[in-house]
Amino acid sequence: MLGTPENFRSGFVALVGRPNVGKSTLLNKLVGQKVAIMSDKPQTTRHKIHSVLTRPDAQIVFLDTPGIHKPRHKLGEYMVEVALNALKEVDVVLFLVEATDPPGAGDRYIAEQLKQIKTPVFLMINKIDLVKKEDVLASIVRYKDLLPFAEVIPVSALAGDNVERLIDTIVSYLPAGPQYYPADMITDRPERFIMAEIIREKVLHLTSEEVPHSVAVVVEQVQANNNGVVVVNAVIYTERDSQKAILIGKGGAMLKEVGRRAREEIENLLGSRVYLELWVKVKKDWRNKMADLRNFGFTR
Ligand code: GDP
Ligand code: MG
Ligand code: K
Repeated sequence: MLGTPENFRSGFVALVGRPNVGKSTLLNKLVGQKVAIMSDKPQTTRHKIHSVLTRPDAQIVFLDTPGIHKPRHKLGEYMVEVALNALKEVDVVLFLVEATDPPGAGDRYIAEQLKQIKTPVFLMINKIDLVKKEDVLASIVRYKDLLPFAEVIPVSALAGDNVERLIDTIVSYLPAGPQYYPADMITDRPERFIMAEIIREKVLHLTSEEVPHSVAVVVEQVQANNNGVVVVNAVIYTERDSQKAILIGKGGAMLKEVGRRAREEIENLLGSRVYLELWVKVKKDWRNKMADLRNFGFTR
């Protein structure tokens, strides 16, 4: 544990809601930066950490819990049960709905499931930027009886309206507790950095002489596809064509092996399946060029 100030609060929050209500958008707004991994795919890991919000007085850990979808088969029923068990253990559940639409079957199904747990549930009426003020009120009326909500908070995840109030309200529900994580350790930037380091490490293991030192790795994009596979695009930069040739190897064998080893490790890091796309590019004398160093993230 890190040194925790007195009166510090901390706890865990999960976001639920049918697809496209704005869960990912809200999460990004809450932590103030783009979070790398967005996936509705039920995960075997029950509490995969998604992102962390730290203030001087509190830390909120947002969890990537499995989605709640109406099951179409036995496995689906099991997944709903797993999701509910995860939601029992958090301090607050944020249930997102859209101000633009009345409750639908998907919302009702989630509400029925949430009735089975004791965790406080906040009704989050999202996308209020798309409707008139009086329609926000009408929307609250339509949704508020779906289940006994602990709080009702209209927001615009996109515009950030009311997000500060939401954070304050969440904090008021958290127990006294320690600061579990450094604020910057488990969000987008460090996760990408770790991935890049994993790839670089494999290059170091598999190559020799001047090649390892000529290499910089940049993870350019991390995106979950519809099958819950996380697609990671990364570029291995090197200084000369001869080094590029070595890194690619005969018939691409070297790059394939780097990719295979790195992918396995990144899968463990993220707790999901990964498709790793690696490219090798030559950037002459990148080590001597400030602008390039900045692009590689060595300086700010
Ligand atoms: P998720 O499937 O629940 O994670 O939903 P997303 O966060 O991916 O959002 C779905 C779509 O709704 C995206 O096009 C978002 O830009 C949009 N969206 C999310 N929140 C808001 C909001 O507050 N206002 C508006 N106008 N659009 C939003
Ligand atoms: Mg999403
Ligand atoms: K999501």
